[in-house]
Amino acid sequence: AIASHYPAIVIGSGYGSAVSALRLGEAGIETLMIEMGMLWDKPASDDKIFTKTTAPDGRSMWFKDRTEAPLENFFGLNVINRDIEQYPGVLDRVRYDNMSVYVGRGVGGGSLVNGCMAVTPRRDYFETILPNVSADDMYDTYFPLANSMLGVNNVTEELFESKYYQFSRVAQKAAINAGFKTANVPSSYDFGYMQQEADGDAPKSALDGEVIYGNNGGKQSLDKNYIPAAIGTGHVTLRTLTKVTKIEQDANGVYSLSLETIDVTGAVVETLQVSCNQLFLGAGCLGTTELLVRARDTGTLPLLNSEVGKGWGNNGNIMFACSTRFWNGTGVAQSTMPVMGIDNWDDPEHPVFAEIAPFPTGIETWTSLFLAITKNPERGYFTYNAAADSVDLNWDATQTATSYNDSKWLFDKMNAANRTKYRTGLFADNKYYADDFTYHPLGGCLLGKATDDYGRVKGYNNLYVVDGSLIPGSVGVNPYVTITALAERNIEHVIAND
Ligand code: FAE
Repeated sequence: AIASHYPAIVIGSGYGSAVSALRLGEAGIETLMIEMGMLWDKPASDDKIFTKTTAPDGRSMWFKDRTEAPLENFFGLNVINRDIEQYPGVLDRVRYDNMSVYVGRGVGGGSLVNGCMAVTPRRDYFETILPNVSADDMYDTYFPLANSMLGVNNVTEELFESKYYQFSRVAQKAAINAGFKTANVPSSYDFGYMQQEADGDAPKSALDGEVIYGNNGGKQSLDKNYIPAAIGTGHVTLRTLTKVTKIEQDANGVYSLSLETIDVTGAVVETLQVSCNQLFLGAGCLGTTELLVRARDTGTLPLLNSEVGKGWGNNGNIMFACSTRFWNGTGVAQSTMPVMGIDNWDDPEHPVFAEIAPFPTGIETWTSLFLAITKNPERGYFTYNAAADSVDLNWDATQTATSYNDSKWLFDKMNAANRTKYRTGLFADNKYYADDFTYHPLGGCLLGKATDDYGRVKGYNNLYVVDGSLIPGSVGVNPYVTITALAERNIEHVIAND
């Protein structure tokens, strides 16, 4: 049971929330952390907590009848997705018109399902997207802190030269043949553990197709670092399978939250109210923005400004697939953790950072898969739909054109230099690319617009945004190190000053 009032409540348990809960707990502030998903700490009857990509079940996805993996087809055959039972599984695909957003559900949020790419953004680009944040503070203090807390490490030469990274070496060679440079990508997957997997000394996880539905091995997700540390302070209480549905404020400035707790079938088993003095929104860019847009437009927090709901971007995400020559197989056994990207970001005409992504199917596919991050200036916005009581993302299909054109330019050059072709048969509509989903939703409550320069929501006191909603739609690299570092900076300031 939880108390009816807390000095602080943190909504969600992803990067922004986990950081905030730890620092609040360390400051001795009694904090309740509320997460709509499960705590993933108990193995099921197969002795595994999570499923691998090729053998999904209810644990894999958030209340779906069938999995909705990003690659829909396997050489034209619809064999990737499987019927599953409805369960509070770990990966969700939230569908809006023209854009699907993948998010993690459960204690640890996106850290449970992501690819562990832990990239500190380029300083010059960071300075252009968040000009009011001291880059000196970020690069001297908060990025190093985030990297150390998240256990960021680099692939060893031994692993990189092994069969598990043949897919990376093949794409690296193809990029170099086309005159591009590559960059190593740090990771929060523990490469010491991966070496044990390779040596047969530990159960295989990243080397056995585990990633988007969770990892049972060396993944250093938030439930392994920040969150147990937060609970370990003795001041943080965790409530799972509980969704915040409504936020109000009383005349004394106390926030009151409506909560719904479900069981594993999805049935609501309890509804309750809980209140707090300070409220921290870390429900991810969809969750936080939805709560605030609904609060403003239904009148429960009417003083929220018109910036709430604006500035959403997909970090320029677009996926491409290329074939390789038959002597350049990408490997039967592939690590699920990417460690390299093609780095053309400095090119002012075609700025692209394309991660070399694995395609771990267990057979040779002669396929190079890329998740490109591009500098796409297009932004979407969220609106409240009163008829459906939903919050919708407004994003037009034409808004991905820059991402497509810049990536196509890069992969055309790679194909020409290596006499390879695009690979169809993996994505919907027989396309060789997918621009209708993102792993990197960012924005909705931008720092300095919907909030002040530390995440304090404008129009209210003691109300804070702490997650990826603060970041203006693009960060040029994979976002979670930036979300973590910014949350560290903001919570330090808030605890010291508020
Ligand atoms: P997030 O981690 O999304 O956490 C929000 C939490 O709030 C979730 O656990 C929700 O269940 C919960 N929640 C939402 N609404 C409510 C509510 N009303 N009540 C209670 N709880 C709620 O937020 N990023 C990288 O940097 N590197 C990668 O390699 C990478 N790979 C990715 C791969 C996949 C498949 C996906 C989906 C994402 C990937 N990302 C990657 C993105 C990264 O995980 C994401 O930017 C962060 O997780 C966002 O952190 P937030 O704290 O904003």
